[in-house]
Amino acid sequence: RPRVLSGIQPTADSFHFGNYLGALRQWVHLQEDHQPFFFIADMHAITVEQDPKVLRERCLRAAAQLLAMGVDPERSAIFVQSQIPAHAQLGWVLQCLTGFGEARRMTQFKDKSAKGGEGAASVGLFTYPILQAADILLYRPHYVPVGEDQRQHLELTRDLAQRFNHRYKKTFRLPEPYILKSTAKITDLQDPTAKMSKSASSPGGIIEMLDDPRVSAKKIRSAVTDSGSEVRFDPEEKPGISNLLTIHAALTGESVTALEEQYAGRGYGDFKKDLADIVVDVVTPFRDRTLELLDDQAYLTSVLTRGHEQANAVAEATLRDVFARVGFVAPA
Ligand code: AQP
Repeated sequence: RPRVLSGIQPTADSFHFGNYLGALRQWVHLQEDHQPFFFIADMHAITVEQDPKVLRERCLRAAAQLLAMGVDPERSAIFVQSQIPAHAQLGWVLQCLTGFGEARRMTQFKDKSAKGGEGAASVGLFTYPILQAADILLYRPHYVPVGEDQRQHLELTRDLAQRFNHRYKKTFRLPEPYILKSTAKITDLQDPTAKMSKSASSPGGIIEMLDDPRVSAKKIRSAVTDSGSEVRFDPEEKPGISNLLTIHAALTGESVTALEEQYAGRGYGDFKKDLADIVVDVVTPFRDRTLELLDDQAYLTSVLTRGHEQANAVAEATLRDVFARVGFVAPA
């Protein structure tokens, strides 16, 4: 079975609809016929300052949410990045293969460092795509299910894999991004040209999976829509309603065209009201299940321990090959 690998940062109390529709739902589907490795990216989280107690709690919340979503520990290795030293170790080797200019071209760093100025950003934030390349390449996956915002990092990953293979010996598989076009970029409900984001969205712009469902319903009903009143998919002219159509179609499995027909002549209000009800039906059981799982920390820890054992064995084996090829002396 082809391998898949992906990760998510524990940088908020709750995942949001962008994470869910852009990436996590694909994680669940891919389990059917792939061999998955899914990790909680706590090392990436500390590229910006985190409160240690909160970070620890959010890691467990992330694990609970993945399970509540349907990631199945019987079929997927679910693990915490920092528990596997090989990530940082391969990360270093890959840093030494990356050009400074190449790292500089990463647009996410430019965006994320724009606010405080480059001088205030950590070196970790700058080199994070290279650690991410290591996260991926260690497991030699065929596919990496992510949202559109990660495409550039995946390209860097492939370039580094190719460079290593060429300079030393074929070691890494070149992974393919697995990006579902329809939900690759879920946008902010209040600013529908920007991506929905944990750090950049205003509270009204982001649907958090663990919010009170009534709050999420209200956010959908008060989402910014565009001039006119026609429910029509047109991301250029009507980014607000197009984003809501995308969310509706993804949650119900209906096509955008069928939805446009269904709402012809009915206006935004009716559409948003129906979508709010659909969102409540999706988030309510998810939230209940997550809260239940959070009451059983021993179970969550046991899932992560098993995931760690499975992932560590694979990561260690790859790292041994890498170190040997680079010319590092192995311990006797
Ligand atoms: N708006 C989005 N639409 C589609 N996919 C998205 N993803 C994130 N936002 C959207 C995908 O979710 C996965 C996990 O994201 P992450 O936590 O690793 O990264 P992120 O990009 O840092 O998420 P945020 O919300 O945008 O956080 P901040 O604000 O901290 O940058 C990834 O596969 C990502 O593509």
